[in-house]
Amino acid sequence: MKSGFISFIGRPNVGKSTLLNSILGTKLAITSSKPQTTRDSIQGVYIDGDVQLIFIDTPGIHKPKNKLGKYINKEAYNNMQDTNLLALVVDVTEPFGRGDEFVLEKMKETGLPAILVLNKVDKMKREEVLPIIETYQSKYPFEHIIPVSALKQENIKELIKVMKEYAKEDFWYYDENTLTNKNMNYLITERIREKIFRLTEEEIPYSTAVIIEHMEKKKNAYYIIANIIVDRDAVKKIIVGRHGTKIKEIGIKSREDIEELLQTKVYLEIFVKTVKKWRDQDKYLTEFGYEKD
Ligand SMILES: Nc1nc2c(ncn2[C@@H]2O[C@H](COP(=O)(O)OP(=O)(O)O)[C@@H](O)[C@H]2O)c(=O)[nH]1
Ligand SMILES: [Mg+2]
Repeated sequence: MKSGFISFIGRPNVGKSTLLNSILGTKLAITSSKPQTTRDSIQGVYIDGDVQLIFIDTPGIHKPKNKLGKYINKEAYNNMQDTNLLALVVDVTEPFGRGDEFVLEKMKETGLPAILVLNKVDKMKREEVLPIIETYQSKYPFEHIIPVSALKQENIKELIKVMKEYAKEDFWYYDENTLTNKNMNYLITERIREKIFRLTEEEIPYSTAVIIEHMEKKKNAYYIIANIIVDRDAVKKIIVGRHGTKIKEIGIKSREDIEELLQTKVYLEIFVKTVKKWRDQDKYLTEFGYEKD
């Protein structure tokens, strides 16, 4: 038996979470067009024959502005240490910049083998990808460079084949029915958080957290009460929207998504609560699921 831990690292918004979902063939990690949608590292388990690969989707490495930001970066770094392979994911449509330089430096410090995943090639012509490969080759000794489209599921099989080579003789860390290290409660709050990221503008989603207040199974349905935590009343007003239209939209989209996740009927009620400056207070970070260690 073999297993391998593979960390997806890279700047925010390059498609790490989309790639994880694409490999697993199911929606595990939430995604949005906004950076820093992902806050915790989440593990996804993939089994092929006698090989178990554990993919770690990390939050993007960025410059933190508050305690939550620091937590997010720490989640990204901590998980770089315990892996067999680093898979740096980049967006081919974004020019190589200081942010990339910074990530490469962090990678060097680990001394781990690394491959480069050039994502979003669906947005580019084949010949335009070649010079990008050369640029990255000159910056870092990547063992493989693989162009993919996580969104269009292009070249994903090839990528998996390469990553499998890094699995080592070892026991399996998860039983064969386990998909992730996260529990259902977490996955549900993430689905709601995703809707906030997708349906609200600019800085709004960053000041929010989601917690489950109550969850109960009655007959063939789940009854869920969730709270969206915001850090200012002004944000609360925006999330609720005029005549409650925004929160209604978030609620409907979240419920549909959670029904798909739980494969059953769901009744979802969402409340919005203000907790001032929660992103800078350890007490609340812990309470809302962002543990210190
Ligand atoms: N065109 C295109 N868009 C992609 C691809 N992969 C991800 N995206 C989009 O890029 C955005 C960020 O993706 P996400 O997975 O959340 O990025 P992360 O922050 O690195 O986890 C989302 O809007 C995705 O739909 C891809 O292969 N092609
Ligand atoms: Mg992500």
